[in-house]
This record gives sequence, C-alpha cells and structure tokens, in this order.
Amino acid sequence: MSTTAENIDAFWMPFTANRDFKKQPRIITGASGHHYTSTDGTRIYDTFSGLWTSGLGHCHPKIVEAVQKQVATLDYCMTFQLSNDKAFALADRIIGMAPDGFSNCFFTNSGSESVDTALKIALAYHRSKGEGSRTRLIGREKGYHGVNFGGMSVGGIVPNRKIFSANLIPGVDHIRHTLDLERNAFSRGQPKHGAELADDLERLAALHDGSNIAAVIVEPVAGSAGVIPPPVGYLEKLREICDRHGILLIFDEVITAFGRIGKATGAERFGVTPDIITTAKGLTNGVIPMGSVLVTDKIYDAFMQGPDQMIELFHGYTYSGHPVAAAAGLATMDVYEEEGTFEQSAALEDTFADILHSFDDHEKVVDVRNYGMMGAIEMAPRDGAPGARGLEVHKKCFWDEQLVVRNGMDILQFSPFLNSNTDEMQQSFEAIRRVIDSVD
Ligand code: PXG
Ligand code: PLP
Repeated sequence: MSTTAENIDAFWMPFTANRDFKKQPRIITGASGHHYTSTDGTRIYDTFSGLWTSGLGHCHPKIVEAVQKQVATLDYCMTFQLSNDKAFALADRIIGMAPDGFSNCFFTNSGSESVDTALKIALAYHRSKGEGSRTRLIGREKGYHGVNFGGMSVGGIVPNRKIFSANLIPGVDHIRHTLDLERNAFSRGQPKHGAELADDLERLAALHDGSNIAAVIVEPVAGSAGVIPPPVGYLEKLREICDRHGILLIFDEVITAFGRIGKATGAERFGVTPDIITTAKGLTNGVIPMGSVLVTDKIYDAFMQGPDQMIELFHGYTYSGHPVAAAAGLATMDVYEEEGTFEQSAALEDTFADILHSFDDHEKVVDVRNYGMMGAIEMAPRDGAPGARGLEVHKKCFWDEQLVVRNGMDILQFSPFLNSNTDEMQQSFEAIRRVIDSVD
C-alpha cells in the first residue's frame, strides 16, 4: 500500500513526531461508517472512533444532511447579545440529558476551552457568593484537561507541562492518581483498591484550609493517561469531601459523556453528581468542533444577580454556539435517541471487556484496563526505548493490518464505535494480537 501526498511540510501536526511521520505519512482522505479511506483507496478500520469523538461512525447521513442544510441556511451568527435558534435548541436538549439539578449550558469549541471555561465559572461563582478567598484549583496526577493554560495547569501529564513549568497558573495543587498496577493490574472495570486515595483531597483541604479551595477537577474515567477507571467508592468519597468543604466538583466528561460509558454522562453512570460537567467530542460526533460546559441551577442563579443590563460573565468565544456546530449537535442527539446509542454501547461493553482481557496473559502486556467502551492494553516498554514498541504497533497496524490503533507511549488505547459490529471488533483485535506478537 502506498500513501503519498504532496506538500506535506507546512502542516505542523499536533501531538505528532512530525519528522518521523512525514517520512511515511499516513493520510486519510475519506471515511464512511467504521472505516477510513487512505490516499490510495485502502479501507482502514478505526479502533479509536476518531479521537474518542465519533461513536456513531463516520459521515453519519443524518448528521451530514443537517450540517449541509444548516450551512446553506445560516452559516454564522454571533451569539454575543444576539443568537441563533439552533444554539438554544441544543442547549435545551443537552440539559435534558444531564443529571437532575443541571440547568444551563455554555458553548465552547473544544474540550480545552470547556475546561478553561469551567475553571473560570468556578472561580467567578465563589466570588459572586462573597467567597472570593476560594481561589485554589485542584487537579489530579495523570489528569488530562486539554492544552490551554488552565487545563494544562490542573492537568497531570508530565510531558505536556514540563516545558511550561514556570508559567502554569498559580494556586494549583494535585491529588494523587489512582493507577496502581501492584494492587489492581488486570482489573475488569472499576478496580477494587484505592478509594482511600480520595482522602488526598482532605489532606489538601487541611493544608490550605478548605475555605480557600474553589474546585477540584477530575475525569470520571481518565482517558488520555491510558484509561484509568475510578476505584470502587472513590468518586463518592471525592463528592463527600467536596461537600464537607464547599468545594465545587467538576467532572471533565470530554470523553465519558454521550454514551462512551453507556449513559448520557459518567455522572449518571457512577451515580455521583458533580457541580459542573465539561463536554466536547461526542457532542457533535466529532463532525464540527464544539464543546459545552453544564452547570447546576445553584451556579447559574448565583450569576443572575445585579442589574439586568449587566453582562453576568465576561467570557465567550467568537464561535460559542456556532449554528453549524449546533445543527450537527442536534442531529447527533437525534441519532443517539433514535438508534438507542447509549443502550447499544452498554450492551457491547461486556464483549469488549472479554476481548480486551484475552490479552491479560500476553507476555508483552503488563496491564489491561477497561470501563464502558473505553479500553487500554499497557505493554511493557522495550529496554531503553520507552514508547518505541507502542509506536511500532500503531504503524504496523496501519500498514499491515489496515487498522487505526492509538498509542500513548506503550499503552494502546481503544475507543470502539458505540454501535460496533462484534465480528469487526473481534477481527480487529485478532489483527492487533498478530502485530503485538510480531514486534520486538
Ligand atoms: N479533557 C479531556 C478529559 C479530554 O480527554 C480534553 C479535555 C481536551 O479536548 P480538546 O478538544 O481541546 O482536545 C480532552 C481531549 C488521547 C487523547 O490520546 C485524548 C484527548 C486529546 C488528545 C489525545 O487519549 N482528549
Ligand atoms: N485574538 C484576537 C485579536 C481576537 O480579535 C479574538 C476574537 O475576537 C481572539 C483572539 C479570540 O478568538 P476566539 O473568540 O475565536 O477564541
């Protein structure tokens, strides 16, 4: 298979080894359903649903049609002191799927923007309540909250932070991560051990005094760091500690919302209700960039004070509530409902877990983790070359097996389509096994 493209120098690719990539580029020119098409027409099965984005499959006809129609009807309209019909409709729709108590939705264009928006809302909320001393933000080691300064600062992925160490926002602490291979390796779903790690928040509340802490942000299931499900009882404990100290709990659900773990939100799945939820990705099935920040009525109402003519939150993006993105979002919500996508996802998760855990005894594998339709196979690093084995598997899967497989260093991450065909899923993992077997 030969994949070539002209003029590939100019694009500085994100989170990519640019020079290595450009020696043998992997370029996609089309997609349909569960497959991509590369430059020479080869069909490639996508084990990552885009980038956790496209659970319904690519180019879903209903979403395509809605976008085509919208772009020819209202292409753009600012949402500052004016707005478009689709943004209101979508906000209402999303709030209808959110846990009880959620009342309002702020639109962004990505997960990173959702996170920075959520942090700003948390700080402004406390100030509006006369608790301006609540300025500290708490993240978690291994957390991924995007790449903007706020999200990077509360994030806990070392290579993403290292270069900017001196410029991270001040007043941020991190609780410990919950990945514990010694006690929990090869757990199916939520690991048994580690609920006590939530007490790290209690430690920070004791150190700083809880009255100085604005919010804690966690992914209900950590995604980017290699799928780390919460230990049994952990999220409940975080919620209790937050309540005790008046700290807002933010769930970063950029990956976990919209069916990825079998419900509309991770909050619903785990039965733990945060104060703020961030979303993106599955909001539009990845078709048009869009994110949202959901807040409870308690938070929204705190802002709706003062003179009516005053702007309550000095924040917003040129493209907040973009009509074409909102149309994509509305069509996506229609499909989720019509096709019963969240139920489909929940019905597939056991089969997916079986397939993943068939790698438990593989000699190159040190852990397998899963929750809902999120999964990871952690391979041992090759001696002296961390990440080499993972990248090689990614490339071999692409060139030899016509599969897109995402690797983060030596951890293979999987985000199967929420409407996967079990035969396709099975076959893709047989191919992945061949590749893992064949690499050094
Ligand atoms: N929060 C979470 C929990 C995410 O997963 C973001 C914020 C940032 O979203 P944007 O749209 O700004 O990228 C994400 C994004 C991976 C991977 O390999 C995951 C993400 C991004 C890059 C790589 O798992 N998630
Ligand atoms: N930079 C400049 C000079 C701008 O005028 C704007 C928006 O008006 C921005 C950055 C922010 O762009 P966005 O609203 O798309 O985030």
